[in-house]
Amino acid sequence: YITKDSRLAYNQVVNLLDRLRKNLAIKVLVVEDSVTSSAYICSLLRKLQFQVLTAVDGVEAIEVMEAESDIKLMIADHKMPRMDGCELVKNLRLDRRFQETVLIGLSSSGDGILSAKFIKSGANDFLKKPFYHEEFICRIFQNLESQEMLEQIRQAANMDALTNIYNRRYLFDRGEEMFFESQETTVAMMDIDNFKNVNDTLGHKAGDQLLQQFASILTKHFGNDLVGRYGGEEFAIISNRDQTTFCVDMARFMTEVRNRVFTEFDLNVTCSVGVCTTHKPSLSEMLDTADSHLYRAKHSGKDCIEL
Ligand code: GH3
Ligand code: MG
Ligand code: MG
Ligand code: MG
Ligand code: MG
Repeated sequence: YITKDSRLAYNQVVNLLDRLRKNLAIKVLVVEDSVTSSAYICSLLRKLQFQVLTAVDGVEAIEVMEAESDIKLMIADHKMPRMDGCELVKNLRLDRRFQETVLIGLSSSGDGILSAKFIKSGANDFLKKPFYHEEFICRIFQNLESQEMLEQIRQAANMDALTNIYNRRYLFDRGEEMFFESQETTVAMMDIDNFKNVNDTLGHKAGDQLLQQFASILTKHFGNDLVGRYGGEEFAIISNRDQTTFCVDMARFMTEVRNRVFTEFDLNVTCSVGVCTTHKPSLSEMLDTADSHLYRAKHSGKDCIEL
């Protein structure tokens, strides 16, 4: 017989174990000039299973953050030589790579306005020294969990659920950025040939599997480009590479699809591709042009690239 209380206690233990298991993979940076305070915070974090790194001021913290690109959480003191905590937080938030890092300010200062200053600089939260273990743990866990939830939501918003590659929304958002960041943009639109036949002869489920295989080969060949599902059985690639190297990869990709996808069904899977490399005023115009080239590829017998 399990009471409601014992079930709650059980759930808490399970959640805690789950949290500790996740922490094993999480890198935390402690930025603190006081040796004793740093040692104390590090020992608490190690008990919580985190991988702990340290820095003694803001300048060193930035160096560590840049060297170790996957630090998820940073706890920073305010008063430190060379660069203080608020300055450090501000500098990190200017950098695209550290937009999502959990940044927690720390200070023993009696200055009550410091917490607000940390938050205004871009920190997620603030802890005043000395703190209770309980508060330390609660704030760190809660901030990490919010961050993880945000990542899941972002993932769901940007990815295509069937093929697990980027969806149309992300393709446009990130594609626009790439378009404006780079001098050279190559855009390809591709469409699987006679895909309706696959659904009609093998069923919708097999059609879905084909799309998954196709997408995974696509990401393998275009790992350094932006690849997404445009819709249905249509995919788009946005690249900063020149037309020649891009088309060499495209030809290799098409060969692999022809030789590998669904060969067990005695099926010849091919796709048609339209490429646009002429610079246009907007990404959307480049996609339109690539699409009209794709139309031409379909009308000149499919399984080919039109430039
Ligand atoms: P074409 O060579 O001219 O491109 O011919 P096609 O048969 O590939 O093109 P058409 O546009 O006539 O058909 C596309 C089909 O793709 C119709 C639609 O049911 C199917 N489709 C779109 N999305 C999905 C999906 O997520 N899963 C499956 N199984 N089929 C899909
Ligand atoms: Mg200090
Ligand atoms: Mg189509
Ligand atoms: Mg098609
Ligand atoms: Mg069609």
